[in-house]
Amino acid sequence: MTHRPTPAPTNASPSQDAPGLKAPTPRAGNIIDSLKPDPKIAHGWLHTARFLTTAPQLEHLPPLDVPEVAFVGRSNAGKSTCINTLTQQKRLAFASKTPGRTQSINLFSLGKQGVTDAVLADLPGYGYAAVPREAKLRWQRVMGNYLLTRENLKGVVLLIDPRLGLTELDEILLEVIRPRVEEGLKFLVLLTKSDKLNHAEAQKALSIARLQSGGGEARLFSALKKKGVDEVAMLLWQWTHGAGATAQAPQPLPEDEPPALD
Ligand SMILES: Nc1nc2c(ncn2[C@@H]2O[C@H](COP(=O)(O)OP(=O)(O)OP(=O)(O)O)[C@@H](O)[C@H]2O)c(=O)[nH]1
Ligand SMILES: [Mg+2]
Repeated sequence: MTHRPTPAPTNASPSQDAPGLKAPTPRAGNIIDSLKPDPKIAHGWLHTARFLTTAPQLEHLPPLDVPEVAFVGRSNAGKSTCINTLTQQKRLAFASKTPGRTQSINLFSLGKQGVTDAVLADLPGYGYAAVPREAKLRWQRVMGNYLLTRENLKGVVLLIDPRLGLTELDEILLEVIRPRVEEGLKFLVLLTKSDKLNHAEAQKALSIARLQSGGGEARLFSALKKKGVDEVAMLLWQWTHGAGATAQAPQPLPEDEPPALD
């Protein structure tokens, strides 16, 4: 990456040998386990997911009052597949073998009886070499601004292919969101495609990811084996309904038509 989206203030050590110091330090109690819902409640809620809107630019994103959870990570890391798995819907988010499949921010509403009480955001991946430089820079600006300015952003799930580990672009993203994590933004590193690793490799990848994310929350996930699905479903429910979740009453949202791409 040659352009860094609006650099955030950081206490990061310049040392490459101490990656843990470069990542945001989640506040104590960031992941509250005391309010664990029944996984069935979390799954039922996630299954209500429906397409809300797609936004190629930030200004196309509707301002929302309900908590939003963003899925971010390298291209091909498995973001769209993860959303489909969590919501138990085959084609809610576009997943593909071809990297760069998701090209706009896609929002999905959650909530029973058509009343939206949270939103999931599927973001385009970064780091795909075949994308022209201008498009990369444009997208990095959009994503940096989204992560820094989206007011209702409640949590970020950073998806990592454990065979690649945290890349430079992932670390830049961690730095960008660090100030917001310190202010209470929820944050989870999800090691996807864990079915590709044996037990020892998976545990090693998990320890490294925990270190690299400054001791933050990291979990294993596999869409193929349905590993980690219960835990992540409950975590998302907690983030959006647990202590500290937005106190506003849920409100119905219009089911938008996607804006024309420019
Ligand atoms: N084996 C395995 N493959 C997976 C898993 N999750 C995703 N994949 C595959 O990885 C590829 C990329 O998945 P996507 O969900 O499209 O990835 P993405 O992060 O949304 O990619 P972009 O939209 O390009 O940013 C697809 O071929 C998926 O089938 C998993 O848990 N296990
Ligand atoms: Mg995608």
